[in-house]
Amino acid sequence: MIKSKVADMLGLQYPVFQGGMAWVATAELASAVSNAGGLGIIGAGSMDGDILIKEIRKARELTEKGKPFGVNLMLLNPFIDDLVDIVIKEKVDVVTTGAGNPGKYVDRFKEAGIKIFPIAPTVALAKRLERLGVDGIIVEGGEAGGHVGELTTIVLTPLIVDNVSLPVIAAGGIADGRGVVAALALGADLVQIGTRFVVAKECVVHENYKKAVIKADARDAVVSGRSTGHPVRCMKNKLTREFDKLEKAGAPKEKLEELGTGKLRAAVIDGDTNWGSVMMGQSAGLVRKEQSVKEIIEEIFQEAEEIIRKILPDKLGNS
Ligand code: TUI
Repeated sequence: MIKSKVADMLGLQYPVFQGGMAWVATAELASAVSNAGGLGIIGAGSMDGDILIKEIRKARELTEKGKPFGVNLMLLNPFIDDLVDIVIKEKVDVVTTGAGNPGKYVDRFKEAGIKIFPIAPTVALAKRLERLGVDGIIVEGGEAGGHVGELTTIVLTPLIVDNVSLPVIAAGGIADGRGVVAALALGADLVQIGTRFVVAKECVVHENYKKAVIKADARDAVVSGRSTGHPVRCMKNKLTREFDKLEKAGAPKEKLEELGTGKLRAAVIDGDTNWGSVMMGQSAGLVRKEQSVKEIIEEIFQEAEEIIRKILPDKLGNS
């Protein structure tokens, strides 16, 4: 069993958070991950308050007693203040945040006894959040799917480990036991995995989305929209080509934002893999089949333990 401070703090059997993917990470996926011994996370990125309350209550029903789950708050969500009130009122165990600085909410989460793990794409933000008293930092490298920063997991993780005293959770590019061991070597305490869970049996995304992830090569997961200030990694398709074309032609930000509106929903719910935003990380190239959440987690951590026990000791030879 791999030791982890955060896993012990939260009572997890495996040191893994499931990425809080908007539209994708519903109560079904989150509860399956929590029941399998990881931390399931409801992705509230696309939700308003009423939907989030329903999802939290559904997750509570589906998750075995005593097992924690979390909510990811995407800070660009127009209903963010309502969503913050709701996670506090509903006393969810854990909050993760993305796409911004959650500083102004940290005290309220702490007062409510909610553990908070923000995603920080830079050392500067990680240090600022440490001073505010967050419980750990999720370091998400640019290999990840969705809205991404510039730096890679392999560089950003040790940089943040060296600059904060908090537990660090590595995310971006991790889909198997090799990625887990690499993250531990970089100083991470725990990993967050998104793309591999998209193809889980319990994940409610459209079949076309799952097939697209399984078929994708790592190089199919491209970044669009750098000029908007919110670059997004998703599968190369008609939408990303049109986006690139408009961007090269110098189209105004509003026009680009208009093209992106509603496109994640189109991919996840309608299965439109041509004109939808099929968000996926580079690790899609490592994802080969649909499996249950339990199979995914057990396979990843069995592989990680085997590498630590058998392969790494061999690397030292007989010296
Ligand atoms: O948030 C994510 N991934 C996401 S959010 C999302 S929904 C969306 N769709 C289109 C445009 C924008 C959002 C899809 N995927 N990952 C975590 C993450 N957080 N990546 C980058 C950041 C981030 C960026 C800036 C975190 C903090 C931050 O702070 C800036 C500041 O104010 O210091």
